[in-house]
Amino acid sequence: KKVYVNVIPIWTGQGRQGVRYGPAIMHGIVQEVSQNPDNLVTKHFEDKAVNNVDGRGTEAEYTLHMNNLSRNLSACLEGLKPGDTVLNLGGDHSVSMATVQTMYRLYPDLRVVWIDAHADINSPETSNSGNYHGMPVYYFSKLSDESKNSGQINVKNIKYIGVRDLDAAEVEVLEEHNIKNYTNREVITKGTDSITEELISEMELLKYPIHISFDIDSVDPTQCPSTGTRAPDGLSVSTVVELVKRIKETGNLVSMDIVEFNPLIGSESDVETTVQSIRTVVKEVLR
Ligand code: DIR
Ligand code: MN
Ligand code: MN
Ligand code: MN
Repeated sequence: KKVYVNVIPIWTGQGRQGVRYGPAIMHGIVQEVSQNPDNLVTKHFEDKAVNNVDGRGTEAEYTLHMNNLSRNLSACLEGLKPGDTVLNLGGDHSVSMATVQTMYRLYPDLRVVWIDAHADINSPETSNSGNYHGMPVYYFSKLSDESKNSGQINVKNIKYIGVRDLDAAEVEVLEEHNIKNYTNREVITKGTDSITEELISEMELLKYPIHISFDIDSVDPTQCPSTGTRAPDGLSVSTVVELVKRIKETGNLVSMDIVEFNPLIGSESDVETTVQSIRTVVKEVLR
C-alpha cells in the first residue's frame, strides 16, 4: 500500500507567511516515523505553483490557482490504487479547496470529516476577514456555484469535529443546512467510540470513501500552540488519534489533510510541542 504525500507550502489563504514552512517540517516527520519509506510517493509543490504572487488576490485569481493545483494533484494521483492513502501537508487550510475537489472527482461518494476549531464555510460575501482559509468548505460543497470548481459535495456528507469559533454567518449556514458539529464537550461526554459509530452510521462510512481534513487549531493551544488562529478549549491530541484510528478501521480512509502549522508562531518550545503533537497524529495515519 502506497502513501501519496503532497507537500504544499501554500500561505496566501491567510495573512501569516510562516505557515509556508510547515509542510517541509511535516514532511520530515513523515519520513522519520514511516515504517515503510519505500512506499511513500512524495511530491513537492513549488511556492510559485500554489501561491498568488501578490498575496490572496481576487476570488477569480484564487480559485484559478486552487483549480490548477487540484488538476496537478490529480495528475500526481494517476497511479492511486484501492487501499492507498493520500496525505496532503499544508500550508493554510485554503489548500482544501484543491485537495477535496481532487478526491471528489475520483470518488463522487466522498465523505468529509472536518476537524477544526473553525467551520471554514464562509463565502467571499459573508467572510469578515476575506481570508480564503475560512472558505474551503463553501467552495467544495454544493453551497457554491458549480461553475466555480468541480467540488460539489452535498453538505449532508460533511461533519465537523471540534468547531468552537464561528462567525455569525457561519452559525446560520450550519443551522440552515443542519450540519452537525461534535464539540469537544460532546466528544468527551460520549467518547470517541460512540462519536465514530454515529459518523459511520449517518454517513455510511463502511460503504463510502472518507477524507479527513485536520486543522491543527482544532487541538487545544496547550498541545498545538504554533498556529495562526488559536482557540481555547480544544480537542486533545489523543482524541484526534482515536478518531483517526477508528475512521481508518472502516478501511475507507482515502485521504487526509494536515494544515495550519506555522513554525514562526510561538517560542522554540511551542514549536517543539506542536511538532510532537503532529508526530503523534502522523504515526497513527501511517500505522
Ligand atoms: C474566520 C477564521 N472564520 C475567517 N477562520 C479560520 O477568517 O473566516 N480558519 N481561522 O481556520
Ligand atoms: Mn481550518
Ligand atoms: Mn481553524
Ligand atoms: Mn452547486
